[in-house]
Amino acid sequence: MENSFRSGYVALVGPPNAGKSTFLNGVLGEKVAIVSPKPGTTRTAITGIWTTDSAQVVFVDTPGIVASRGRMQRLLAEAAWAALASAHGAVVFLDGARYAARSSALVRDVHSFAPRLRQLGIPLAVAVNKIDQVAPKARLLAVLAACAKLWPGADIFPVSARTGEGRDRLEAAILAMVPEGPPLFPADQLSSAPLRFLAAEVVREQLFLQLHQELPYHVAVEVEEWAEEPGLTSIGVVIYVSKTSHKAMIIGRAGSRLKAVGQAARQALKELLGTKVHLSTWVKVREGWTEDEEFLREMNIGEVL
Ligand SMILES: Nc1nc2c(ncn2[C@@H]2O[C@H](COP(=O)(O)OP(=O)(O)OP(=O)(O)O)[C@@H](O)[C@H]2O)c(=O)[nH]1
Ligand SMILES: [Mg+2]
Repeated sequence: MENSFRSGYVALVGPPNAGKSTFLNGVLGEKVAIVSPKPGTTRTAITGIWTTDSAQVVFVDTPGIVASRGRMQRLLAEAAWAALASAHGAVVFLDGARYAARSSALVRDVHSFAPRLRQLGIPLAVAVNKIDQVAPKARLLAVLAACAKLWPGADIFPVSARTGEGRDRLEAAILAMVPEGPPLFPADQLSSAPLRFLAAEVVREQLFLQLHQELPYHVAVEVEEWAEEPGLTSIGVVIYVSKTSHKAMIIGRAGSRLKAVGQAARQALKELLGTKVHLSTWVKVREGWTEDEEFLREMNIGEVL
């Protein structure tokens, strides 16, 4: 009997900083989702489309879920639940290195979503990530056992999104989650998120990488201008900050910080767009934007793209 094509949606969910976005980029072999060492990097659920000869999996990379009453945190969790509501299956991503060192952190990190996730009734896999940072490997056994208790019946996969170790087995489990059906997107499409949004994310990634302490959590980025001519894309972005005092910190001495952010972002944008890039940046103060739900929505924070 001939094998027929499979297709569907698989959500990547879990606490912040677990490696969800890193895993997605690794499977696709292309950078779609931004990554940083700071928790709370992903703020918008975005798709990453993985097409093979026999299947198409539309991954939805979601913001990490934390138990918090903050407006932004609530919206981030909503995006994850919205992605799960239309998913055929889900992979729970966990930082295995963190829990191998501190077993009590696992239940604390997942208690706000583990029960609801169990009740969804969709196929679940659990990825215990960052095993490249666990030695000896026997330290993982307790983490794996704790996961089996939290999500009975789910298959558990020790992986390293960074090195690719264990990825094959998890990929096979993911392919089995989606039903038979035709491709949902053209085979060469990488995401359903608009290119303008992905470009804004590239700039935000540099802000997450280059700014310190709480500052990254007070920036939002929007593309305001976009012009294409053969071989060149001209992009104007606004970096919103929530307090006047942040503005000088982002610009830096004689503009040095903003210049470094712009240079690194321009390089990454060249890769994303395959053209030369002219990038202009403005920093604007939008007092208290992190609590302004309408503005958060305008920035696609908590949305699924
Ligand atoms: N050592 C190691 N580091 C990893 C691995 N996977 C991800 N990381 C690092 O962990 C950090 C967080 O990775 P992300 O992919 O941004 O994590 P995330 O789950 O998408 O985080 P949020 O978007 O905040 O929810 C980054 O510094 C990654 O480089 C891994 O397998 N091993
Ligand atoms: Mg992420």
